[in-house]
Amino acid sequence: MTGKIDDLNIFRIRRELEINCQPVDRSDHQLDDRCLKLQQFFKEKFNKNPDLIVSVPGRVNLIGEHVDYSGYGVLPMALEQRVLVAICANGTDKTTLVNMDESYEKAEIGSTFSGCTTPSWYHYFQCGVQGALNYSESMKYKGMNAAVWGNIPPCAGLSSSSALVSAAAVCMFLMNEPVVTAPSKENMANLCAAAENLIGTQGGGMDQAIAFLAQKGIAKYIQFNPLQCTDVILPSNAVFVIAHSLVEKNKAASNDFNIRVVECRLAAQVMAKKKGLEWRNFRTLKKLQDKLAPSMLIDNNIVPLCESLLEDRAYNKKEIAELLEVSVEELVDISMSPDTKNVDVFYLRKRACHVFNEAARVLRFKFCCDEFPEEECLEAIGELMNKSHKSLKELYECSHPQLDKLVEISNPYTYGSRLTGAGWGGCIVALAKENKVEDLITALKKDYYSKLGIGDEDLGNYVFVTKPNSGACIYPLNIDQKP
Ligand code: ADP
Ligand code: NG1
Repeated sequence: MTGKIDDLNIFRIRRELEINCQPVDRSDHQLDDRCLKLQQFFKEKFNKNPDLIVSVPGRVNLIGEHVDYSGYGVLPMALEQRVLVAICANGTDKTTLVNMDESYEKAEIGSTFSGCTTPSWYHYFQCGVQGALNYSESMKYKGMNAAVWGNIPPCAGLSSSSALVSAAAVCMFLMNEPVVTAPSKENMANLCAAAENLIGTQGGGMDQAIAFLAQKGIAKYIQFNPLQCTDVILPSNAVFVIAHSLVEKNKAASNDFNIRVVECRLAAQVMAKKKGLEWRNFRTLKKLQDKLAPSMLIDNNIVPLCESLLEDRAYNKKEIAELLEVSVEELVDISMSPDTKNVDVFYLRKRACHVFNEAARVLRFKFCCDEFPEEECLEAIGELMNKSHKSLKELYECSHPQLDKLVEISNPYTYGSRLTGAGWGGCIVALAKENKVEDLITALKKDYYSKLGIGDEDLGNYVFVTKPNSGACIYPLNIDQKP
């Protein structure tokens, strides 16, 4: 395909991607305004109008933290905050990327991407493009002009990176219309999850799944392998407040995240070996637990088993290799990621215990939403959120003193609160008591943000109420505005 994408093709994509491809929602004036500004910016930079805008939301995970890459289900919802990408084919073999935020420099990207050592913003775009190209041999690289705008706080556990990766993948599919039949939402999510691994972090797919499968007003219980998505209707008076610690954590810039992935993998493999199983076949805790007994998670007897098989101390590579009866080199080859091969301290028991308990909390959270009267549900899911935070802090060791402080300040005004996303900084999500939302925000302002010099005018960027929002969509632009 060369030249611009016409409306017919956009509607094909609507059917085949099954993306919620609607014209800009004229009732959402803020979004409308943002799209117009992005169009103007595009025109200034490229001297013509874009053909369309791809829009992908960030997300907040309500419960189920650090369990997706161990194969377990999660329970997120999409945010109002989004990444928007305005595009137009440029007929060349290069993509020119500009960003409305000047701190992200202009970039020219070529046709292949196999990873990077220091991640820059445009590498995330390249991941998405590459993910789309990997989908089928019929996919061809098509250069485009692209302008990006986003308001998902970056490096804050709200999935800004996956929104950018996913938007880029959608752009490349649109460029290949009508030659390639675009995949289903589930396949889009899976290919974007694999694509984002190219940046170096071995995430489990939650962010890309909710980016495509989210629906306004509904949280989602998402299971993996195969990807399945079930509606979760939250209590009608549930108010979720997100508060940013102002500590940013870029996941791809350190190996903290991948160390946890490897610790969980090694825990599964050592437990498998001790149970006489072919340990190489067990790369996730869920696969091991399914093999030992699917009901173990529900009956909660996988945790005592884990405690009996793994010791509560640090393991090193040499002893893990001896336990698994392989050389250290083979162990590195089979179980480690490139950025963890020199790590030599692995906590297996407490990481695995967190995962098993957290996975059970997700099931319980969903059960409470499905079965309990509203007030009872709020109390119960709030308590699960508190337990989740404690476990992330003490067993998974991915909290941060500033996140703990936010949780502590929130406590009197909430049913529960917890860090959300990968942690080590970023945000908390608090389930506020309906009549205490104002008090919660006032307390956060007084005891947290004012101490960091954040005034009233900026507060809304760091602490806000959120409701389940819609997933990825495409906004065809007004034909009248084309040059
Ligand atoms: P998150 O938890 O938000 O997904 P990550 O550490 O995984 O955080 O990724 C954050 C990175 O994503 C940023 O450092 C930046 O490179 C990229 N990013 C996020 N939002 C934008 C944006 N609006 N424009 C350009 N790049 C962005
Ligand atoms: P954030 O914090 O949004 O980057 C990461 C992973 C998720 C999940 C959570 C922890 C990526 C892209 N995302 O999310 O898959 O593992 O941490 O629950 O790696």
